[in-house]
Amino acid sequence: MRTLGTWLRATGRVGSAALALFWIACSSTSTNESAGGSSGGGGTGGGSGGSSGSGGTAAVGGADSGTDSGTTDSGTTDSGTTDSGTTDSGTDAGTGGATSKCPNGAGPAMVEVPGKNYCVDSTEVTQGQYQAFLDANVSTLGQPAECGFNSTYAPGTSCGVTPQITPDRPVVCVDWCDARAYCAWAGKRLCGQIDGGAISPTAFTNPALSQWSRACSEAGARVFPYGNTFQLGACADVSIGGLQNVGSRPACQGGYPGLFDMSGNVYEWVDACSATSGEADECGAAGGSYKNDATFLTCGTLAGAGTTRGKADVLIGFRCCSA
Ligand SMILES: [Ca+2]
Repeated sequence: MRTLGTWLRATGRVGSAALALFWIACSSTSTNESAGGSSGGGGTGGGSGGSSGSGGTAAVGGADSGTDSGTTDSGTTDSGTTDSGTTDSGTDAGTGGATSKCPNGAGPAMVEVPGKNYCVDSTEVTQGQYQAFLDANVSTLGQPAECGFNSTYAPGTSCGVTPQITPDRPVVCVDWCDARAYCAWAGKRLCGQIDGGAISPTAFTNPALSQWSRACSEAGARVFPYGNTFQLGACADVSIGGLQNVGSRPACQGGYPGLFDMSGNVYEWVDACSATSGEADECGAAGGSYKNDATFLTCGTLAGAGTTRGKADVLIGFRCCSA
């Protein structure tokens, strides 16, 4: 389980036209388990699921998946959804939950990750929370050089991000630089390496090094945030089929109490990029989406499905970690 991830590449359909590249970072544990959810064998099976299996065909969508946004039923359960995530994270202060170690900034309440000195957002950042960032009119001039291309933090207009109507759904169609900027504004950072900086894509699955993976996998003990056996419908997966309010699925909790939707709903940008050159760098997005089955929903799933730094995708949102 401590082995560094092996990057496997396979082609997969993105949207209606382009073939995209999927990166699946497979630890020894997650490789075996994720294969159970696909037709292939071992880690390679996980990869091939991206091109021909039922799980990965629409893993990270492009143009046509944009029409899927905002079409599902989560809008009627807004209040309950938000409450469950907030309440749980607050009551689990023993092993997680908002504690004095966690920044008390904007965005989701944070959960402390045991054994390491950092915290992770309890949920994906919501549309309403992201709107507060936009309302703050943060300048785009303060971005690192690799984000110099990013002239606005507004979500892509094709995704139907409607914070006035669906404030508790995760924000999507934000590129990597938008996510980075939000986390910085909130007094946090995009999840990267424990103790600071970015995480190498090849080390993403290492729970000793990776903030996101450690939190999702209970420090390497779980393949999925809730356990080692895939449970269809526990999280917002292919059986649910649409964007859900964050924290609205109680069974999708873990790897620590108070953490929700580490698997499914939307992929989450992480600070795991192939380079620091600019817009075309490939950056990882973790945890799968509501388009996926087991193959892409493990804690070891990191998709680089053409997920370039400048890509704004209807299936990709984010959460933040603390420094
Ligand atoms: Ca997610």
